[in-house]
Amino acid sequence: MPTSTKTIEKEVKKLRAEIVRHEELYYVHDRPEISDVEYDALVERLRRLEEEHPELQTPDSPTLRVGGRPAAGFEEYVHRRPVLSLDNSYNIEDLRAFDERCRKLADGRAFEYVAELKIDGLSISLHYESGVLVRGVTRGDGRVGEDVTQSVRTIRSVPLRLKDGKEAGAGIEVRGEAYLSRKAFERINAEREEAEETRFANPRNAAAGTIRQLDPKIVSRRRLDMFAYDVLRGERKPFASHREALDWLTRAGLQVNEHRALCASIDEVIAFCNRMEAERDNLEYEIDGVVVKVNSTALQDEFGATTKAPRWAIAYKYPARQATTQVESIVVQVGRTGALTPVANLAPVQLAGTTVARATLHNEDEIKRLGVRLGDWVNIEKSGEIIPKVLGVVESRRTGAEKPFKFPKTCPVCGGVVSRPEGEVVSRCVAADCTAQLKGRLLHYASRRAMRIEGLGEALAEQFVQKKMVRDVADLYALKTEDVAALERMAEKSAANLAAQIEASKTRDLPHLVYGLGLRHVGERTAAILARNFGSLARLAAASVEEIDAIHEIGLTVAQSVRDWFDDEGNRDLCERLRAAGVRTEMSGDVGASRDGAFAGKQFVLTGKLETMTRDEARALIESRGGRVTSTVSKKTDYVVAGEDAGSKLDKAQTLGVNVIDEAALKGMLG
Ligand code: 1X8
Repeated sequence: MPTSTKTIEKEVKKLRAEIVRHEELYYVHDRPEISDVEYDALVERLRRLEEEHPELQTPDSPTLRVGGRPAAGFEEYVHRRPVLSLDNSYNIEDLRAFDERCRKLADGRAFEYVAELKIDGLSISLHYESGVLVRGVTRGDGRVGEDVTQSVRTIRSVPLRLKDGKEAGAGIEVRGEAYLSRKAFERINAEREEAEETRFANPRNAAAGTIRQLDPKIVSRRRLDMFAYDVLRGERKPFASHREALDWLTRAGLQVNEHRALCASIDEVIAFCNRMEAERDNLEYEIDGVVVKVNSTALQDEFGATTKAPRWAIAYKYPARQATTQVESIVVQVGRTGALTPVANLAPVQLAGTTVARATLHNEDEIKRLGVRLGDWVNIEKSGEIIPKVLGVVESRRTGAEKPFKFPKTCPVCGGVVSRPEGEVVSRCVAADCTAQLKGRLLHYASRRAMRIEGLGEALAEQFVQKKMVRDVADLYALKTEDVAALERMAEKSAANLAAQIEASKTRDLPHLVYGLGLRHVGERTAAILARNFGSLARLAAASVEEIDAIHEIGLTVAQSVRDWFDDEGNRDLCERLRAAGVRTEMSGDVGASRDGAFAGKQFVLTGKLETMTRDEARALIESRGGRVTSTVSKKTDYVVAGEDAGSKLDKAQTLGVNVIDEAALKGMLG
């Protein structure tokens, strides 16, 4: 027996490491090695083993993760007219060659080009019937895409009904690019970091990952956007020119990018390309070039397309924003959770209009993967991230003087023990009294989205910690103004200001406090949900894992993490001292308002064909009563509504013992 248990344990560990590796490949490096289906199979296998051997379950198992990779759960849709890709050009000569070809095909007839920005997102098609949005489809391989209607409906720049009734008749298809603004991208990644999930590598990845999210609530929160750039009626273009098509799209209520030019010659196109390249970093979204199209629809039809791309359009790609520089040193920073992050200090270099002197190396494995040594010349690239990344080492420039970097075995700040659980990429300092962690916790507590203590910055936090004036966040409320005034670079006035700020922080509402305490896996949104549901810190502290897990959108990982945090005596004592200092630990306002409605808190899954209503109508009715409709059956599902020909979801409901009701029962409940 022990041998077989050992073997299984080994497999479980191997699976976890594999899954984490594939998540990193997918999210960070944008080069998945396996398909979504294969990935799902790995997770499923692990889930089965954990179910059969509960003693092998760990709180950090990837099976408990909320996000994971987007599930393979979308239906395929065959495009009425294939979505072609574009031929690429990388320099002015290529553009001129394209112009030559077009002029030859036009055979002496005059024509114009339209130049537009090439948005770095993912192409989608919107289908409108009688002016109403009925479907959203990804490009997929150009022939077959995925039906992502639910996600597309959450995009605020996608009208659910077209404005222009005349043209809106039958079968309108709008094509465009779904994207995330830099701001939305940064926010999503900050949230993922809070929740200790892998960051998306760039906005395009994040947009693609978002649109393939099965939960429209998550999609909605992420603020996808869309620029429309083409319209078809049936399989044909309804306007005589591309410019008219763009004008109509605007009138119909779609978002069309403002930067475009009608050009009489390729020189005008080139001028547009150059002008926009200089503007590139000032845009609120990422672009990777310019799309040039022949304006006349008649000429477009005449020029036609190869099997891959139209002959009347081309993408002019901007050069990658890369540079080469030298690694001067590698420092390891310690964050508030104890996570060790290596950062390369670089010889300053100009890159896309800014001076770059640092690049993150993410973690120990990334340093190994890159093989980077101190003194190495490296290629760096500025992509979606504000912080550039190291692409690789220029081995040909090695002199032999480069020194391998040894990842610290102990905390570089406090000397404490560093641990890196098997299968994880992050190493953490686990010392309880690490000053770097304490400083990070203070700064987090004081940050704008938490308790908003203005004036408590890096330098001050450092002094509080070094001088042992503050040992945890509750100590902030016991600081004496004269002690603060005596610190370096502090005047009496600024000390008084800080005191006022600290005092003011006592009245911040509970969500800010819960967030500010910095529990693992509890980001800003989760903190707000917990605060609203429990109404006070004391009630949250007393809640069982089951009670926390029972809340919508809160998973077992978070529930367990919250419970663990409050089980710590030091943390309970901290809460008590905060309360005694006069910090508000009760929710103000309307606790539980979100629980109203007859179906409040109930999760439904619809499957099969309903008789008297469409699934969308059923969904709307359920949601109007405060219920929630999801697409996958889990143990959190309250009811599965089964119509005709219900398939695997019904089987799964039966396996899990979830209530199954029919349409009549649903209508009864709806009243
Ligand atoms: C892709 C894109 C196009 C446009 C903008 N951004 C893109 N990523 C545009 O036409 N303005 S067209 C296109 C395609 O045809 N594959």
